[in-house]
Amino acid sequence: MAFSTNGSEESELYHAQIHLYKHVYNFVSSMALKSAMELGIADAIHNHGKPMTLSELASSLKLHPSKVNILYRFLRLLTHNGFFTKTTVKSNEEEETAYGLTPSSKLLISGKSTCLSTLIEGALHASSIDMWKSSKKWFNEDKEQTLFECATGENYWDFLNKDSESGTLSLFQDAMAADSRMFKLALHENKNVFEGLESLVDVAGGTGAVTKLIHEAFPQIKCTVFDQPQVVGNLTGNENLNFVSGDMFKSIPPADAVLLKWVLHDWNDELSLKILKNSKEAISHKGKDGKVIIIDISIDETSDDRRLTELQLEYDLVMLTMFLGKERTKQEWEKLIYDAGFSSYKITPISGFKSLVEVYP
Ligand code: SAH
Ligand code: HMK
Repeated sequence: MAFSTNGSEESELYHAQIHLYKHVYNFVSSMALKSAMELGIADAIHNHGKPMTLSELASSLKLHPSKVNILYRFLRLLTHNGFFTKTTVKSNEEEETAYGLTPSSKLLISGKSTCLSTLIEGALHASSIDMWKSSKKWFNEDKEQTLFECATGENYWDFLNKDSESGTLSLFQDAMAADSRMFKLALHENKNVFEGLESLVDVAGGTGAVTKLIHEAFPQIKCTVFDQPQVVGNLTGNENLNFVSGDMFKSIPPADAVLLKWVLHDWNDELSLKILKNSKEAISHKGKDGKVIIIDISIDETSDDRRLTELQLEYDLVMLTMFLGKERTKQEWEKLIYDAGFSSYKITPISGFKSLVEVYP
């Protein structure tokens, strides 16, 4: 009886349909956000100093008149999604709508330490998106490789490091640095984690964005940023901040503390264990007083905030498809930490969706 279902079955069907369509078209909201970033809408409003009308925005962005209505349509979705506010202003006796910034679109203002534009550009870069066309092939192939390798024949790190793709490597490093600068607030809320340290090595620390924050807050700590030669080879520091190149799978320079931010999620358990064991070796001269500080996601499937868990699980698939890495639950962190020979740990949630894990020998 296809057309005579009762009310609740109908509403269940409608909800199911909306739910499915919503997930099918999620990518449109991602891409509209990327367009807003590329157009520089947030910068225009920020530089204007107050909300802007559609025509003010269009002329500030130097859009062709035929694109003004297109801009309106993008703004309508982005406003609905919480990226812009809408207020009414009077111009020449006529009421007009003006668009303002929200806390989320303020993260698109360039030049600010909280700017996340390069993260949007990197995460939605063709190199991260195009591989999904091969996901069916990936499932059907009897080969241990990432989705990225299945689609391109190349390991993602090799792709980043290739000379001709150096634009993507610097985009990747800029995106990591942008994320790392967001750590400033969490650092000030967790000063005790770093107090008393004489030296710290930021392993796979990229271009050193986190270390620079730590160095600012604790200038007496001798900080080392350790990463691959193609990342840190040409960087120079100062007396208490130096760059060392090497391979964390071989050995890690000694320090009172090892920092691993957004590193272990790039690797499977076997390789993560190797990194943790090398970290343990690097702090061994301090005996029980050394520590490893991990900053990564700790998946919380019981959180009341469904969006937070969704983001963590999405990151897990990003790590799986690009690196055969993973985001870990508290239980998985515990197992990895004890398997590496450490005796205790403490997890503190920071900056929204990540956690800080202090690990002791
Ligand atoms: N910790 C930084 C960067 C994380 S991205 C941050 O949070 O901003 C992962 C980093 O791992 C990259 O900078 C990459 O160059 C580095 N990396 C990958 N393989 C490595 C290896 N074998 N030894 C040292 N660093 C490595
Ligand atoms: C996937 O790779 C990583 C990210 C995301 C990602 C790896 C990490 C942490 C975050 O950010 O989606 O350890 C970027 C991504 C940035 C990028 C990118 C991919 O710049 C170019 O490609």
